[in-house]
Amino acid sequence: MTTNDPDCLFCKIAAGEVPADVVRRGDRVMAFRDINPQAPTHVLLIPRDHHPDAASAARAGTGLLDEIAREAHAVAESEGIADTGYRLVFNTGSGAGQTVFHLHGHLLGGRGLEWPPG
Ligand code: IU
Repeated sequence: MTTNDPDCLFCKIAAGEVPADVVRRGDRVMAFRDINPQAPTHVLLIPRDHHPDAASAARAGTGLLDEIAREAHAVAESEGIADTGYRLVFNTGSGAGQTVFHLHGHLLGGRGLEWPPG
């Protein structure tokens, strides 16, 4: 099964072909700082394998969403925001603001986060 899309930026980041400010690296999931941070902590969690979005990874039964949630919590702990609270967001579809079609969770924290989100 193909797990990499040669035209996908996040596949290239996962492969180390495009630089990123990596904060955590696992076998299947890695975390790096968003280039346009929306909060003091804004880290993206991506699988190394290519899945366009959270729904398709869930449908494929990959277990990646669990793993991303675990890794996000580990990053939140190392960033010192696990106790105060953080948000883990999967924009899914362009209408929800998804611009990169490689599954990624946004870990946001370090400031008050309003609800409902914009
Ligand atoms: P979105 O949910 O698909 O909108 O999130 C994509 C994120 O990827 C967005 O927050 C961008 O700032 C971020 N990003 C990045 O960190 N590095 C890049 O080279 C590019 C986008 I292009």
